[in-house]
Amino acid sequence: MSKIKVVENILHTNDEITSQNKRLLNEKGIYVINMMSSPGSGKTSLLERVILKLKDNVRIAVIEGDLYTTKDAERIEAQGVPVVQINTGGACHLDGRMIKGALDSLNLDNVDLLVIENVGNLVCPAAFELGEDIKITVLSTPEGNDKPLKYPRMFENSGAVILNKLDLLEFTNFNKVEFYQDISSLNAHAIIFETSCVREQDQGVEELCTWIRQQINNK
Ligand SMILES: Nc1nc2c(ncn2[C@@H]2O[C@H](COP(=O)(O)OP(=O)(O)O)[C@@H](O)[C@H]2O)c(=O)[nH]1
Ligand SMILES: [Mg+2]
Repeated sequence: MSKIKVVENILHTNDEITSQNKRLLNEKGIYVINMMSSPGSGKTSLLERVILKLKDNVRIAVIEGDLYTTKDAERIEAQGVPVVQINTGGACHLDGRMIKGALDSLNLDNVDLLVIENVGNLVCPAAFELGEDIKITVLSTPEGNDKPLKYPRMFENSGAVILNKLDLLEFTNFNKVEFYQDISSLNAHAIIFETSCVREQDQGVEELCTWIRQQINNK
């Protein structure tokens, strides 16, 4: 018999801790969004605007996932909501153990909506459940409309897809017809939002917030 030790299946371990996290979050009645995308598509920008529109009526907390730095957490803190930064130190996704550590440092009795901004990439985060109610994937127009078919898992598993940087559409060769066809072929149930987060006026964020409010109320 082989003497080689096999370490515990990483996904199996994650599932156990994630189940505990999910139980806790459900007990507290918290609606949880796992926000994913490649780096720079606008996750934090969208989150800043969503917080601005919702924070008077919804108690929001945020978990920020990045390899290094607290840059995103600082942006969220400036919006006046509780935020925890997880630095993965090089790992390409968040997992249940990291989320448990972050939950331990939040006061969950004062939270209606928890948004987890995952590490930016279109591959690894799709494979790890974090105890969320919904996964939302953001794609921005400069990234190209070919990405859903090239990185299908993230789009297949998402309850909502946000097409961001609509203001840049005219400067790109992004084909919206193909984008809608591809999302619907991968995931007929995904709701699609079109947004823009340019400084002065945002676009589509109000619709996104109305839908998030409904999701929270339906939990
Ligand atoms: N033109 C344009 N730029 C955007 C938009 N949303 C975000 N950005 C910019 O894109 C860059 C990356 O945004 P960020 O929110 O940090 O993306 P993240 O890495 O997904 O969190 C920043 O320079 C933002 O100002 C948008 O809708 N339109
Ligand atoms: Mg970010």
